[in-house]
Parts: sequence; structure tokens; C-alpha cells
Amino acid sequence: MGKHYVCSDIHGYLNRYLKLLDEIRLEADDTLYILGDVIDRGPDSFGLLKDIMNRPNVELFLGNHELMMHDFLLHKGMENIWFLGSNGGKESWSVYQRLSAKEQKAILDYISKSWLQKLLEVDGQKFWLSHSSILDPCVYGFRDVRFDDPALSWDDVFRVVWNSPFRQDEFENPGWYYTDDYIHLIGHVPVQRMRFRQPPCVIAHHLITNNTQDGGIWDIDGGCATSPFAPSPDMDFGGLYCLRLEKEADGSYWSTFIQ
Ligand SMILES: [Mn+2]
Repeated sequence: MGKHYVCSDIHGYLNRYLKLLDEIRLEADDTLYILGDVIDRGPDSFGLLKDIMNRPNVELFLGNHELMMHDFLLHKGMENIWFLGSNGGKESWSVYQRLSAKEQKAILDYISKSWLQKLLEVDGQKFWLSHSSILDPCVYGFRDVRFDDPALSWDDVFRVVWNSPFRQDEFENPGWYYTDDYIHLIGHVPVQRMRFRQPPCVIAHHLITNNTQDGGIWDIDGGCATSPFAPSPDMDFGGLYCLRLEKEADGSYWSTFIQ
């Protein structure tokens, strides 16, 4: 049986992603899940995306940055927010325009087939993977959903990739997460930001908390594109977390942090 790895919010840091692949030595029957936001802000969004697209055992989830690009290119939803503030769309768009038409189409096709949410069971533990929030199980059921699923409304897609239990704006009440028996693996809000606003609900090699007090919501966004706006002795800079879903012999989970 292959192993399952999860990381999130790489934001164009191709070098860190390649270092991660080196470290985990991903085998053909292993799977690496990336919980969205591979583009924008970092040095090589499309180099990273193209590598992901070429690996059958690396699976991408939709993040709000992929949604912003998708909507901008197809003139859907809130198509202009990609260029706003620090979202990074302007820089990515200028690179995207220099790609061939064939590459551009392949990217859009790939994004449209990315996961919105996926449910796994590994070593007897249930995991619910998404960029940030989840689809209401009363409406969508407990199932894997891709971005091109015809049942999806744009508003529901928006909510899954933008709303967060760890943000004051675009807040998602975490109440409903607490009622299920899943560990919710999400990204979207860098742990560096969350740490000073919320109780720690973070899985990371030096910030590990147990999952009894956190409602089973584990944020693994290591803040790749985050400058050190809250420097501390144990975490000065952002980086890339990766978590392995197979339990270690002592019941803990292996993780790494790449800077
Ligand atoms: Mn995000």
C-alpha cells in the first residue's frame, strides 16, 4: 500500500516543492495531495503547476487563487479580485500570457478537474481534505467532489475555498466540523497568522497539538509566501509543511517543514 502525503499553499515555490519530493521520495503507489493555492506570490507559479500536472500521483485541490485565475480567464464570478491587493494575479497573468495556447488550455482543463473536497480513510482514521471549508453534507452528501461537478453552485465553491474557521473576515463557524468524526485537513490561513489569534490547531513538527481540543481541524499552511510578520524564536519564516497520513508506531504523524 502506498503512503498518503498532504501539503498546501505552495504559492509558486517550486524549489521547496522539489525539495519536498526529494525528502519524501514519492513512490509510484504513493500519493501527494496539494490542498490548493499553488499559484501567485511566489517565484514560479506555472513551473510548479506544470510539474504537478505531469505527475499522476500528485493530486491538486482548488484553492481560492486557482479559482480567482479561473474566473478571471473565463469571465465568471468575481473575476476581478485576482488583481486586487496582494493576491498576485497581475504578475501571474503576465506570465500566463506568454505561455502557448496549448499550455494555457491544458492548465485551465486541469484546474477545472481539481478536487474541491476528498474524503479518505487511512489506518482507521477518517480525513476530509479541502482548501479551507467544506461542502454542506446535507446538500452534497459525504463524497469526493471535483470543481467541474455539475451539482456545484458558484457560491458554494467560493465558500469552500475562501471561508475559514481561522479568519475573522470570511469567517466559517467551525461548529459543524466538531460534530463529525473526521480530521479536517485544510490550508488557506498561514499558521503564523493563526497562532496569535486562535488557540493552536496546527499540525507541524514543532507546533504539534493533539486533536482532542481542536475540533479535528488541522491547518497545514506553513505560509510559503508569508513574510515573517510575527517573528518568534521557533518560527521566523514561512515554509512548506507536509504531513503523512499513515500513523507512526507511537500513534503520532510524521511531518516535515521545508524552507
Ligand atoms: Mn487560500
